[in-house]
Amino acid sequence: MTPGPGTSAVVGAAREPSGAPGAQPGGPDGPAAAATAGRVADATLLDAIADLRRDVAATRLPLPVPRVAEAERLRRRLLDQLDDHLLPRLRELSAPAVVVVAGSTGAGKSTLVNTLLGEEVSPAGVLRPTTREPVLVHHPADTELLHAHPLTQILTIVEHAAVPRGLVVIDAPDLDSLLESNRETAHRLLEAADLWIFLTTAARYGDALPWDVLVRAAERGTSIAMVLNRVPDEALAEVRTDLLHRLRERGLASVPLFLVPDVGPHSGLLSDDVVAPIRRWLTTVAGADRARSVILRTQRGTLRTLQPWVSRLADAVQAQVDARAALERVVEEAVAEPARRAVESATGVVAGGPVRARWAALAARSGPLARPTSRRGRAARAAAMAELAEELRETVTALLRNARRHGDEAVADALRAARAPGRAVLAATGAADGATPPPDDGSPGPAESAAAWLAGAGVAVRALRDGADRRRARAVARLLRGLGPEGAGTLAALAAAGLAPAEVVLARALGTDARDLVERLRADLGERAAAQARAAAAPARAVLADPALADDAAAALRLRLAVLKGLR
Ligand SMILES: Nc1nc2c(ncn2[C@@H]2O[C@H](COP(=O)(O)OP(=O)(O)OP(=O)(O)O)[C@@H](O)[C@H]2O)c(=O)[nH]1
Ligand SMILES: [Mg+2]
Repeated sequence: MTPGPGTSAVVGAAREPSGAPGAQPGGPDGPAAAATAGRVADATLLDAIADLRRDVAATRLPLPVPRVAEAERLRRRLLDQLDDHLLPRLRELSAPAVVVVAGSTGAGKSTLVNTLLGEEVSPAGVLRPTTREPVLVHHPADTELLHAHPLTQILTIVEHAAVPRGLVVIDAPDLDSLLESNRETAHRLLEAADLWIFLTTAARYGDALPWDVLVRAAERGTSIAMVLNRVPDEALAEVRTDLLHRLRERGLASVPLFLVPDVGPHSGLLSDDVVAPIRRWLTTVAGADRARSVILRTQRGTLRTLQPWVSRLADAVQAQVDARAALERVVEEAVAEPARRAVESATGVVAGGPVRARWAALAARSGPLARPTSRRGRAARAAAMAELAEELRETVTALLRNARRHGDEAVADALRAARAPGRAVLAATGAADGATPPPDDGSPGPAESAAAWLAGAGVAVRALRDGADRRRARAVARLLRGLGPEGAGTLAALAAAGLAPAEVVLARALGTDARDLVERLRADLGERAAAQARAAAAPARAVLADPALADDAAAALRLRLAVLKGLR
């Protein structure tokens, strides 16, 4: 704490109008205002570094790209530097200056604090001692800075906008109290003070204890002001001379002295002009704590050395983002070929041997399917179609499962070929051991998709009636009656699956509608097979959707870097 500008004895007789010789500088545009602005800037610096620390701590480099270990070491060193060195230092520097109003009981300490603030924040009273728990008043904007202050444990804390920023004013209990707890607290507060306002009265200023305490504080370099309260008018000149003499004697000549004249019997706040010189002194001295700004300049040197670190860390994050984008392309490209092949096989002959053999048996001259639309034997035909449907469902499920497996294999091969980052993604999907990860993107699996396709065939046949002319609608109705609604769908599905005799039966029953129906069902199955192959990309895609790899992942650090560069 450096002494304020009042380095020569200043007698701020309270009756003097502000700005009179002997009054303190530091009006609204004076050095006090400038220094208060400096304090605000310090708080901004602390905020900026705290933000940087948060973003560096949150930075993750999940992909093992080249030189990632080096970047991770850099990140840890940066974090250590911020945690162990810079942040504690800045917090210390940004901590508010502590102004303690001290003195004997009944001297008017609480009354002075209340008058300085223009509001009763600490009750004053006639009982001695009145103040037993000290009251700390601070500007609302400084709440954050006070957060970790050790004094806050033993005080009542009050926010008040009339306190200059960067200052806390403490109304202390009496120094020479009858109550031991009061004395202890008062002395403890004085230890923590950057600034004292020592309050005494015309009747008590000769007491020994306060003078001892004052001398010790001055030796420690604490800034002090003395307020002599309730001075009777007639004694003013004499008491002032005597006090200045005592101050000089004790090497306290630089301590500003304020005299507050007695206003007679009194309660509540004093008039504002009585304390105006004290308020100005306070603001000036508090704000003029400019030694801090010298240290802060040194800190800013450290800030400059941080910039290349933050920049390199942001580059490392960007390298992660780029690697993620490349891997996404690798995965998408990997499933393209299996998807194409899946379409090819799903739109070719799907219905293999078992389906073919069962059809042959059922459609033989004496079999239930020999005359599909005949009135007789409907129940037997529906049962036969159900058997065929079951057989086809299994065949199609196997086809779709194959498509997915080919996709999985292609993705795994491609990721393995993409060196360490690719292998890490593969491991994270849980597929590295060759097992097929379950579809986890909510899309249907092979069995579900096969069942849906078959059900869709039934729906498609029934839909043929809608909007058809009477002749065609009758043909559809005949087929639905003959095979049952499901059976008719199965017939269409069998035809679409490449079972030629089924296609012949369908064409005979539905005429030209049959070909169109078969083509649509075939295309749908092709799309379902392709979807299975493409779904193989989903697990890797999910791993790569890590927010640490998002397009704008490096933006936060780059923003912090810009703020660092902007700090002067
Ligand atoms: N006449 C006069 N009375 C005052 C003045 N300042 C304070 N008083 C009165 O003196 C009494 C004590 O004032 P406080 O402000 O409670 O004194 P304090 O120093 O806080 O006392 P403790 O809390 O006991 O240490 C109260 O009744 C005040 O109204 C003053 O300048 N002139
Ligand atoms: Mg009090």
